Amino acid sequence: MKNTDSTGHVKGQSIYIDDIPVKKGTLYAAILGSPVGHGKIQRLDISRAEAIDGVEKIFAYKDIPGENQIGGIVEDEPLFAEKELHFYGQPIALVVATSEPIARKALKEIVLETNELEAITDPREACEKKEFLIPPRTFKIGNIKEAWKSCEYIFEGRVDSGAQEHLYIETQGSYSYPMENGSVKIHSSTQGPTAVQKTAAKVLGFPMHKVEVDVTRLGGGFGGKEDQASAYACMSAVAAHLLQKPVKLVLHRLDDIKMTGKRHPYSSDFKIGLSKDLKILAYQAKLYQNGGAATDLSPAIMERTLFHSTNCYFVPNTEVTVFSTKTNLPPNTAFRGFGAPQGAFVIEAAISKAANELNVPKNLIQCKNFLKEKDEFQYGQIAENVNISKCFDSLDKKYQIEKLEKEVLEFNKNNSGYKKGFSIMPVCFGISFTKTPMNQARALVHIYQDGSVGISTGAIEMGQGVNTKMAQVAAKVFSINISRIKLESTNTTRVANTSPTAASSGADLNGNATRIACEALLKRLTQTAAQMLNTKPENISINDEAVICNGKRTEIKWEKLVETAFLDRVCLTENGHYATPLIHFDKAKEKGHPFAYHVYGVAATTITLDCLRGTYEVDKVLIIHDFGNSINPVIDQGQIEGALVQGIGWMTLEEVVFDKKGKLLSNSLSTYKVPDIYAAPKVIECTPLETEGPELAVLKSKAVGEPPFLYGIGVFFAIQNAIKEFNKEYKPDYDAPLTPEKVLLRLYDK
Ligand code: MTE
Ligand code: LUZ
Ligand code: MOS
Repeated sequence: MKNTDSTGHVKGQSIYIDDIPVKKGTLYAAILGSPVGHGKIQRLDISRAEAIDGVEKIFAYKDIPGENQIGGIVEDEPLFAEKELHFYGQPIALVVATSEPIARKALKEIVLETNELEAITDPREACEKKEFLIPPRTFKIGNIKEAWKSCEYIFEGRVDSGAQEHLYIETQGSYSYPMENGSVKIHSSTQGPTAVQKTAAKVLGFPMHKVEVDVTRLGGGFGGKEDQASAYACMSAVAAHLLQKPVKLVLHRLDDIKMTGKRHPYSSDFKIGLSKDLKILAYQAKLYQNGGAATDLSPAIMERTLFHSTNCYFVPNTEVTVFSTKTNLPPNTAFRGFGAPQGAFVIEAAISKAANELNVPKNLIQCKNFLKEKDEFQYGQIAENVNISKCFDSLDKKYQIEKLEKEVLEFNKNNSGYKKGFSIMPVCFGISFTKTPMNQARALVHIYQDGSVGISTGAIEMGQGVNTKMAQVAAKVFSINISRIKLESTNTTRVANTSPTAASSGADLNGNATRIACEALLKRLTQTAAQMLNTKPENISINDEAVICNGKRTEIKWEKLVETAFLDRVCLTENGHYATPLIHFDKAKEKGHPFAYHVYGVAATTITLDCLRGTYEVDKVLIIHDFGNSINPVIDQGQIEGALVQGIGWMTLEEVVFDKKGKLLSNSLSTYKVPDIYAAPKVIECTPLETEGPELAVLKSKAVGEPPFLYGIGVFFAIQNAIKEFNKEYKPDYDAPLTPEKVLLRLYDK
């Protein structure tokens, strides 16, 4: 079944923030951002700008009726800067005018004088200066000190990975208007409507019930709207409330790129120890996370880095520490994978280094150390239904890894100007929000008297197809045609206290809530049918829109059943609540059982490198992926392809560059390169691993949104292997993204 949104998207009929028909008297807003990466406001004079014809008002921190504070985990982020400026682009004031061009014109008339202070952009420098957002955390297992003694081989190295711009097609934006009795309604392009509601209530000085947030869909989020949509929602909400007029704020692409946080860059040091037979006995790493100017989601991202620091390997002695550093960059935030790719890249680099130094194939070390059933993760969870070796073996069976390697070898023997490279990238990704209380969701299901169904959940549709999956769950429980089911917008008055749609858990959490609501309704309908047929409910089921009694199809159709139930005054509305069972985590001990289950998979990547130019093409990425029992193979395949290519972008092309003062240099699409159709692999083949799927996944269909992002890491090592083929002197280093420029330098480095 295809995504129910496809037709609307293709025809341009899908509604985003900027497509909502505006109300009469709507005003338009634009943001004044900091012109320095670090400094102080000396003078802010808005008088000339405010005098411009069409400018309604200019707001700054003093105008905020409630608290000037939007920090979610730590209260360290003002909505508008007060005196100090901590990053280039940091919002200072909001111009509200009768048109957007007027608002933008007025921005230029604001007099802003600042004095500039020294900025920090590098996490290692921040660490030396003790600039931390939160204290460091360490996950460990075994005894690392003792373990080194029994290692035959020990290797050390440094690994760097860069930031990444989300580049959702729809930029950050909101449209707010006053409602009766002093309330406000906000349409926001957010993954977290409750976060928007809560933050806006705080900024407005309201109880939460006076803020209604409504989201139809997003033109992409990728984590960039998990937390950071709140600021742009609060701005229009404050203006709308104070002016008692509708206010729209949709960021221009260049402002969005400049002002919003990105994937966290990490700089890391590792030490890895192996036995003679290539078992990893010890792994120690220190990771410096570049958090930016405010805490945002950095603590949660740090945590997911720690959870994924050994990827799919069992290492009996591990000690990994992450330092979350404060720098003068826009606050970095959630991005697909949420710190896991950064952590996994470090251990993959460590294994690569060991393989290079020992001159053995990397996948030999990888295979020897795959997690096995009942192995303990460094965070205490016991691994169950471990599928990593199964994925590897079925990849080998389907494609014969030796044959793939031979093709590369043959090619390299016969070509001097072009070289091919090959790599294996295995993945293990934990599913659940690492903060246990966030793993809950609700769904409100109405069966209307004509038999059609309306569903509201806490899930946000952002292109990943969650609405289609919700409809499938309901259709399956009721056994009715999917055309009867409609997904409503996500609205805080219908479904409250939601977690953001994130952690790949949107379908699991909201799908299970939907299932629970539908099952309760089905039970009531079954009772009605039993009455109609003068039998017991246990003899009744519904199949393909008809009532089945004792295994026989009756004349009673779904519509008739619903109508009868309604006339019988049966409640046809249900609110389902789901909370993931079994999970827990003790932060004092750094041990527990944080994940409902893990997703596994393996990718085999072949690339061709042009050794004259340093450019490369990804020939093929062959994947065996553990979907469980996928409820929607078309959507899930799309998620694999999208995540893979996004991962390849992060590892190869997408280079976010700031100058020493914290000013973004790669600030537009002419200087920041995202993967296009040429950068995408020529061939992507993804075969599902044959498994049953875990009980805790929705209808045993595993979460799919983030895990395949990590397959992109394989391209880094495939390129590196090709460079080695050309330049025997090249000592592999681990500095991503491996752009064509960097490749070229390494091809000719002596
Ligand atoms: N797919 C599309 N098309 N657009 C997106 O913004 N976000 C990704 C992933 N796939 C995203 C996407 C991220 S970061 C997450 S966490 C999941 O979708 C969230 O949705 P889910 O929990 O329903 O999988
Ligand atoms: N957000 C969050 C996430 O708050 N907690 C998580 O564990 C998480 N994981 C992935 C993406 N977003
Ligand atoms: Mo995804 S980074 O959890 O929004």
